[in-house]
Amino acid sequence: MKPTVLALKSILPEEMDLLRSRYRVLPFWEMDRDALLEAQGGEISAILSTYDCEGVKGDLMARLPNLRIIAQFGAGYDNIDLRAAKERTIAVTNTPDVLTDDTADIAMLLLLNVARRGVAADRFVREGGWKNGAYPLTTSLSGKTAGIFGMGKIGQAIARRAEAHNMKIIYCSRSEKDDIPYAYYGKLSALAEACDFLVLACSGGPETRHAVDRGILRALGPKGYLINIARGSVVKEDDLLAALQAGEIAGAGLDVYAGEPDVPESLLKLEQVVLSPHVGSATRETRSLMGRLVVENLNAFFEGKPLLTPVLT
Ligand code: 8YV
Repeated sequence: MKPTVLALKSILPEEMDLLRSRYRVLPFWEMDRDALLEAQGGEISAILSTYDCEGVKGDLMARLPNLRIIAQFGAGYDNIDLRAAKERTIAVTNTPDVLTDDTADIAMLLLLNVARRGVAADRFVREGGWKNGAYPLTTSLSGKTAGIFGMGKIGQAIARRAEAHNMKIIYCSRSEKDDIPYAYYGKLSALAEACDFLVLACSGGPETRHAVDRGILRALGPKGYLINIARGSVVKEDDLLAALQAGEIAGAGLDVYAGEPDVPESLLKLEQVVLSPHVGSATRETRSLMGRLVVENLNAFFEGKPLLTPVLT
């Protein structure tokens, strides 16, 4: 009999078909949730979860007595209650690596856009502003310092790209890494003070929640830019707004927000801000690889083989 997977969200059609070829898939978003959990909760042995749907909390796990694995479609897994999963010996997997390059590209897109004002320049040409004079001068990336907060695979991929733009790289993370050539800062405040572009590439969750507050933004200073491709929860959004409005930092490039998909109205009004809708991994190629990895992790689990990308075993 095929194991039953509760899918909290759909993945791409081809990978969804792949999943269906091996598993009985219950599409949670199409169903009466309470009725489903009541009638079939005991049959579900796996969850397919993503960041942009409801979290996988202890109360959901409690209604699935035979749940054995949660396969997250995404590198981050701060939407999953890991402690509750551990207590119930539920395995957790994610999809790192395959999305590293695309996510680092979005960081560079935002960096270049806040510095060179690419989005505004496009608008300037379209709206005929050029006919009335030249576009205002912008800020060079070359020779500037990128301070990367979170030096995992994505942070390192951003560093390589920023280096190619002739930037100096410094970083702050849980611990100093001995296999990278960049200067390490133990404190985020010191990193913010020493860099021109503070790039957030850390994990979400309680450890980094609101790590960037008004004090850190003041340390970044009036010529500094904040780039966030990590999680909205890392930044105190009200403090960011206040700092931007007061000119305490020069601008921000944001891919993630505190209450996605809601973005504060006052943020939308700021010219010095470039916004994207949480698209770090959002290419056809990468989303397809992520979907495959989800299925491969489930296959490994149900075949009793080692998980490809385990978070919790
Ligand atoms: C989302 C992400 O998972 O990998 C992550 O941690 O934030 C993204 O790739 C993706 O948008 C689906 O929710």
